[in-house]
Amino acid sequence: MTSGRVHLANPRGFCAGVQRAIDAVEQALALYGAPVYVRRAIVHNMSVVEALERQGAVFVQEIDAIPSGAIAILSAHGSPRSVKSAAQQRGLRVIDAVCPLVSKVHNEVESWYRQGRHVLLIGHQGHPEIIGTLGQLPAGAISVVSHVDDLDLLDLGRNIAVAYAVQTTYAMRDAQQMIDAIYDRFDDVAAPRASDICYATTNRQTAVEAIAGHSELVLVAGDGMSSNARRLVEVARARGAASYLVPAADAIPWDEVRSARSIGLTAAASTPETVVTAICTALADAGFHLDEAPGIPENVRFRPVSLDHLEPWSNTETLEEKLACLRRDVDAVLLDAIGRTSHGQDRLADAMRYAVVGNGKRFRPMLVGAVADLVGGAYVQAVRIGAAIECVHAQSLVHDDLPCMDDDDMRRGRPTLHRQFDEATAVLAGDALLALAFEILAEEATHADAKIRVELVLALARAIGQDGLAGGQMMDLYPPLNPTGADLFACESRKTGALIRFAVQAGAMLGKCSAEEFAQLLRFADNLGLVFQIRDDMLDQIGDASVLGKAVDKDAASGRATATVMFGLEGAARQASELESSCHDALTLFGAKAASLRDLTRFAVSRMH
Ligand code: GRG
Repeated sequence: MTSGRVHLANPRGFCAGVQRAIDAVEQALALYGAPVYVRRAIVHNMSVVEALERQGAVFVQEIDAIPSGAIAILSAHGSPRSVKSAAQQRGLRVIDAVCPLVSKVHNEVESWYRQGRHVLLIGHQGHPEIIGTLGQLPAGAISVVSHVDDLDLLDLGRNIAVAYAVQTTYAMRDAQQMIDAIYDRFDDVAAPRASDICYATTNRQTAVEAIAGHSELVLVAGDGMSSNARRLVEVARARGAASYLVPAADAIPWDEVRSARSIGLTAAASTPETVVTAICTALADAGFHLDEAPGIPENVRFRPVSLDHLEPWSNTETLEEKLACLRRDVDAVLLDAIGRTSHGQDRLADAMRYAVVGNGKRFRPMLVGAVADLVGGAYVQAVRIGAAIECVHAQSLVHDDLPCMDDDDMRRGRPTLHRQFDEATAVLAGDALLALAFEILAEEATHADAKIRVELVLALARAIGQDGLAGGQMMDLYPPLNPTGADLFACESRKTGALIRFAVQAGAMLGKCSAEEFAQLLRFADNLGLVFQIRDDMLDQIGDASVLGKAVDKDAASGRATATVMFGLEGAARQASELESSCHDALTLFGAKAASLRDLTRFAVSRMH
């Protein structure tokens, strides 16, 4: 046992750019599910890479190893433009996790190039950050210089206009030497407005220098591939301490450590604190006493990497454009889901496709999408939930059309399913569609968080059961003797409203919203559900069968208690208009962001099909 001391450097470990890049991978995994592909190490630390691999990230060397259409994340060090265009050509969905401070250097070199200056890039030849910065400009526009001698080898006259940039993780002292030599070598030198060496490199080098002054030995928790980790070792050595890079606790150089009475410990900007903690525990077990040096406070935070451009709706403006996009994607999910479960039962699969693929207004999936969009949820997840809802919706229409219920011959402009196939097939296709809805919801692609998937399954089960579609349909088929307005609303809010409520609820579950916002969204949904059904009742009187794609003028003759039968056409229209106002009231809280939901409300009230 030793009685030595360990001085922990402060600040150490993750910088804001590293944290942001790791968050981007985790966020992509949460939103889009595994696998997401990462070109090269996202940051230079194997424990970070391995932890992300366990979550489903796949690390590749080059873009051509990524399947087309997949998500490709580019590393925090920055990537050459050629990499981004290769990714685009391959149809990849690119997330660039480049550190904003590296982007700043990219912008600088580009601006100097436009001013006609030759750029001298002070950095380590072959480091990914240097390759990325070189790749911002045409070949020959930048010369990488690592040693003062490199300046003599340049085929540039002293009167050439130059500018310099520095690798963000370069050693401060070495950079200053290079900058001085550049001013000696050239007459016209442009400098960055603020140092290119990032705040984290500066702070960590300053902190390690301070502890190295009173440590015999400095351990730097970090990976061999990390430039900023290696610089910390150099800085400590330059201050007279022995120094070692320690990738993990099991790599502590015990022979040197045991004989030292005073040890410094720091961590590179890409090293997770868990590695530092493990090293500290091992040193404490060996009898070292730990103390933490006071340090420079760091409160740099970068805005998270935006994933908005991956959302297909980000390129659309009108409701029609959004609908066209969603219609295509919902169909793709449905075709895929039905195809993989057919097992030779082609008749059943054909009937399911007949019921659900390629037709219908897709009003409910649009609602999921619009609410998800409002609360920052992912489009792909909304599409899958929308597809699941369409399975339930199609089932309810197929069963509703059966002779034992509404007995209809036409639906969506063509023969109802039991007319096209037969009644048994209609019952079974409905059953299979219902099962498929839950299968789609429960699959990991719908949401990475199993708890949310269970909540979705539960909410849908409740929306369609005794107190939902099935219960509402029973009220419709077996109304009380003298039904009141309340009886009508109880029926319609279940038969039609429950699925619309689920669509809104599910969309809200995909993103973030306050309890008040959630309550207002549900209020909106409840009013919208009633409006949608009242308009359906009105269309039975005022609609055109060829536009509606189904028979009209059925309700009065069947003696059903619909809004028009009970309140007359004008009364029903008045009810619809009041409910429309309530929808808009509920959306007030969201301001302009709820434009799509307002458009959908207008559509529900004025639709002719
Ligand atoms: C789901 C367990 C379970 C049971 C279903 C048969 C039944 C029980 C319920 C029938 C519910 C029903 C048919 C309600 C009417 C809802 C309605 C207004 C349908 C028309 O919806 P649109 O206009 O149709 O969105 P498209 O064709 O555009 O999709």
